[in-house]
Amino acid sequence: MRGIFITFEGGEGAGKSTQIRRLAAVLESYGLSVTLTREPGGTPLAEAIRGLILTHEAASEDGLTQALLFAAARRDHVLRVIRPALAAGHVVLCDRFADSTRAYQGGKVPDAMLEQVIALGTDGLEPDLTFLLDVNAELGLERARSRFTGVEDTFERSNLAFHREVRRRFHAIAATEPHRILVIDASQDEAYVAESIRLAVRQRIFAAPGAGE
Ligand code: T5A
Repeated sequence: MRGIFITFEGGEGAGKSTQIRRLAAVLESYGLSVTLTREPGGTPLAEAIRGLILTHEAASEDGLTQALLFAAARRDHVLRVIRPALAAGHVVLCDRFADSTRAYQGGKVPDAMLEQVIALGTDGLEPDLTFLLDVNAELGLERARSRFTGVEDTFERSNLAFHREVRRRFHAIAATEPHRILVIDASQDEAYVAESIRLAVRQRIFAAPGAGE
């Protein structure tokens, strides 16, 4: 039986890490095997690439360079972690995936070229379900800065206009794939958002005919 692949997307500070941990705990309490992972990262090579991309000193402003680096990290992650976990029947929960490349690098690279780069990185793998945690850029940045670790990463340093554009792009992506992407109002309190996600997983994945086949 193939597992289930669920991704969490959204802007800075939307609450992805918080909600993915909560969903993992719920699914484990149902007796399911869960693989919780993140992008960029999830393997030693991909974590090293993460350090290069997100450290301001090494970062490139060029969208194609960024997309290629995210794709290289993603390919290693897909081949070494995500596909094997799915083959073992796990529910794989991933904090960011290809939609982040569309939202953050989109507009800096021609669409067709970006999709080619994404396809190489994903190895053709698509999520079964994606939660787009939606907050306005101001609130997201405020939350991200409230748990500030001392150094802002490459994208956190970008201006408000950039983060508004990222949000607009996420909405546009969700509009093209409503069957896969569920937009969640993440400005609500943490427990309310968690319950919305839990119910959606039950309805969309576990209640669906042929789920997990
Ligand atoms: N990127 C990534 C690309 O440009 N292209 C790509 O292809 C990929 C994969 C990754 C960066 O890389 C870029 C996008 C990013 O800029 P990251 O460190 O993974 O960097 O950054 P984020 O994913 O944005 O992580 P954040 O930690 O900033 O955001 P989260 O995970 O959405 O938020 P979270 O859960 O850490 O919460 C932030 C704070 O808010 C509180 C939490 O307690 C925490 O303090 N909070 C809430 N407060 C009130 N109400 C709620 N409902 C709350 N939920 C959480």
